[in-house]
Amino acid sequence: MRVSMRYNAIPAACGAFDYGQVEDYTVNLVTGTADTTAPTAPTSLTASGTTQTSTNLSWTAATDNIGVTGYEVYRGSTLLSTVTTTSYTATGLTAATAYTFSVKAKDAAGNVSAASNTVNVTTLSSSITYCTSQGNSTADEKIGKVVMGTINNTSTGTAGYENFTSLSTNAARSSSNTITITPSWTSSVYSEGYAVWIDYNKNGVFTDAGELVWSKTASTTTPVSGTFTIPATAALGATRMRVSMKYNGVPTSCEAFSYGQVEDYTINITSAARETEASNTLSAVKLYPNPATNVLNATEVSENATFRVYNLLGQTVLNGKFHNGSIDISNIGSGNYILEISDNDNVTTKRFIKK
Ligand SMILES: [Ca+2]
Ligand SMILES: [Ca+2]
Ligand SMILES: [Ca+2]
Repeated sequence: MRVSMRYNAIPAACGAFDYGQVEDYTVNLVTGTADTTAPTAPTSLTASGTTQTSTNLSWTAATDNIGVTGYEVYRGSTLLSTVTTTSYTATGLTAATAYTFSVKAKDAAGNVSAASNTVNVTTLSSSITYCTSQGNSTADEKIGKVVMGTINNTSTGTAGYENFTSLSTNAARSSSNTITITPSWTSSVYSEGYAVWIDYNKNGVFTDAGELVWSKTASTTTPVSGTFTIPATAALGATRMRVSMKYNGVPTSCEAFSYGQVEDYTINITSAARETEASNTLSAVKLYPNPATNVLNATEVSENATFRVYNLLGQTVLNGKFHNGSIDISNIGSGNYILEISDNDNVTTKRFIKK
């Protein structure tokens, strides 16, 4: 490389001039090597601090031959954000709704890793206030353990009411479920009665028909267990289950009684298993045209199908029923949207662009 400075004129590459100076340097030209190696997948993705509308995601960093430059955070197949840290707070979620999150790592060359593990999150149900219920004394007996589905909770607390609504299990509509309760006696064995309620219609009370799912008159049996079937009409999503144990009688759902204990849990009602297969079909739904201007069509939706369109902030901008598999999107602004399709209790989401 030659650098030349000449008084009062632009110098030529070769030749001499009266005033100025020329310097020569060496530049090494090498073959460019493009980075084609993707980062490793992020691992140990977990969710914590879930509220009605948000959840905190964190994961273990990925590695790369050059360097990881960021992480793509997905809700289902929707890219929520690209971040440079190993945590992200997903917001704009709907209460009492199940979501799946995953994360991918990327490098400066745009290589994207495989997806991390997925984490399933059910947001808390909207702020329904349930009646209080408790045993006024747990000195002689309390609920020692409750097992149902993935709930397996041993408790030693001495409060007359214990709130375990952060613990949940899935239970499918029309499925048979067994709950097992183990009483814990301090010394003498007393006769205990039991009752279990699930707020199937999510209206905040346990007194609707069928919501007392199991009860047992007082006995000294241990453990006790009962089997019940989730109604096909139960509202989908997270709801409250109350487990009550009362000395010498069957408790009612809002009762404060002398001896015993009350524990609340969360049950996530899901579609019946048979319908879950159908939901795989629904997830095969395709949208066309995409991008769309006025009308968006979906393949394979029934005449019962309903939809909700929300923006990337999670705000609903349109909802209604499909007409011959089509929806009118002429009145929403240009941009990226999520279409949530509900068809015979199966739900899927698809992304589309409004031109
Ligand atoms: Ca790389
Ligand atoms: Ca307990
Ligand atoms: Ca109810």
